Amino acid sequence: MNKVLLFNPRSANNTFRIPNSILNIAASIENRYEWVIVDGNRETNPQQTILDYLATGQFKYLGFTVMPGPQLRQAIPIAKAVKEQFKNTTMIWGGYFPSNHSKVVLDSGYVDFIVNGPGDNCFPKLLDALERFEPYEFLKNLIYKTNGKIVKTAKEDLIDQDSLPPLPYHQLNRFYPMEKYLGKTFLGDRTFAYHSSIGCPFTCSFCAVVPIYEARWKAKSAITVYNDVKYIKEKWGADAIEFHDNNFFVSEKRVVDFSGMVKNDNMTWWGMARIDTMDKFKDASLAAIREAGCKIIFFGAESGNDKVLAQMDKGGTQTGEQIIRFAERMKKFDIIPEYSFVLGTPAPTQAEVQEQIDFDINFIKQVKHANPNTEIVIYTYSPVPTEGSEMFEEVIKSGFAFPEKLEDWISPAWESFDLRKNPLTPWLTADMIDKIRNFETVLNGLYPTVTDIRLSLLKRKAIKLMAGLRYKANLFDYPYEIKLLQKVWKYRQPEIQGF
Ligand code: B12
Ligand code: SF4
Repeated sequence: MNKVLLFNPRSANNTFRIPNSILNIAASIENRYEWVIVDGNRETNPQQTILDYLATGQFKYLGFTVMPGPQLRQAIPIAKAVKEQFKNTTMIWGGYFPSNHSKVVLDSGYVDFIVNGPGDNCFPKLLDALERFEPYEFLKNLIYKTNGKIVKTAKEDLIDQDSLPPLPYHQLNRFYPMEKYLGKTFLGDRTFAYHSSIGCPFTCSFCAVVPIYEARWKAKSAITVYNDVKYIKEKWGADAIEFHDNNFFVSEKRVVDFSGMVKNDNMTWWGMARIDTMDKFKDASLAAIREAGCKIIFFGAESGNDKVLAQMDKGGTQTGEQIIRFAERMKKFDIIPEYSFVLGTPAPTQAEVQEQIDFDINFIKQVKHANPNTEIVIYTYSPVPTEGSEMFEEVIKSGFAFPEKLEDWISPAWESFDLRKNPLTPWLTADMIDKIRNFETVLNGLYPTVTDIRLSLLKRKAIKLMAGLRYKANLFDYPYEIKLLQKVWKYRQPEIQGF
């Protein structure tokens, strides 16, 4: 009776991705503990499935992976129901939400342990310790409560990624046919999600990766990535890859080596990068990346204002001038730059906050002018606990506080906070939020994302026509007619549904 149940709460409405987070955890205990997986994306009633498994009396441990936002909607009530009905089970949460918000999670009373960051070593070691009644206090990457106090153990060095066990796709396939994980996207008919590195070497002050990875990054080698891609192509029929790494393009050499290997495999791919890093890449490298099938790259542009970039810890190397120049440079290589902006960052006065929003709206228009193919994604700044950063200090000073009860995170207001749509931050007025969202509506109307493959040419033309007039005249208020069409035609925003 020591089986392990692994749960990936629902994270998307369609285009389900391979649940890589929980699959890595499954790999860490493969051949050591018997495990089952429950994927909330593929279940109509995951709570019942989980309770049915537990009712067999064979399961002792539950591992939940939790990102902020919609995953909490299943994670919280299901964890609660499990603890009420099966008190003797051990509930372990991992992923970005519990790692960054450990207090609220442990205070809930229904989570016993949090794995803080990578679980590849910590999870099997924790199970071994619990099974053998041995101390777990010395294990790295663990957060737990003892005598009402929260204890965080030391962080482990990042593991050599080439030494990780292969992901047990064939086992996942026993529970949920792999077929449905290979979705049709802008990239291809059978798109596969893959993760080739962990962490990130940078310290942007708004980013949830920073408190967990503390500017560390470790990647699989080009040959390992290539072998995996080849296997995925041959065994599971993938024709496109989404690289889900926080920062796939950290090393020019690794990416160019990989490109050289994959170029004859007819794979299309996408990944995330920094503008200042890739701007240093040689022309020959960018050409090789495109030739190897990379069609679109996601960049955190964040803002066109150098002062704000500095406050975000993006400054020094990334500038507004560079953002525009690089968008133009990408034209030459036929790679679509997908720029994400974070609007609504804190400033000492409301006038300055407003000024900054107006500045970036104008800046985004300049980017579009320089390269109309640039895809724009607009987030509203939602604080993450990046303690010690100048920006987070400003956030705390403003009186902002995260919910103190875990259940409050699934209130509609905090859910949209997680989606970075309505941040509940004291310095943003309702008018400012409306301005950002209305501009986004008009912009998406004039330039519908290429990643929404269901939007026909005719529909695109109709929305573009309406939005074009507003865009030119800077009339962003009350764009109800565009919203209506987007609603009727179910316009898909990549920042919410995935790319
Ligand atoms: C794939 C992905 C998604 C997918 C869904 C993933 C799924 N689980 O089904 C989609 C595209 C739907 C998605 C959506 C969102 N996402 Co998302 N997503 C990612 C992404 C790119 C990769 C996650 C992944 O597969 N990692 C691979 C594994 C190997 O790494 P890992 O998750 O860190 O897992 C390790 C450890 O964390 C730990 N661990 C994780 N889970 C568990 C569980 C247990 C039991 C244990 C022991 C350990 C453990 O061990 C693992 C192995 O070492 C990450 C960024 C990233 N690169 O990690 C963002 C990320 C997690 N998403 C994020 C966010 C905010 C969202 C959204 C909520 C909002 C948004 N606007 O993007 C939306 C939600 C929308 C919705 N409708 O649900 C943020 C979280 C930020 C934060 N504040 O904490 C991230 C970090 C991106 C970012 N840099 O901002 N996402
Ligand atoms: S470069 Fe991207 S992933 Fe890295 S710290 Fe900055 S925002 Fe986060």
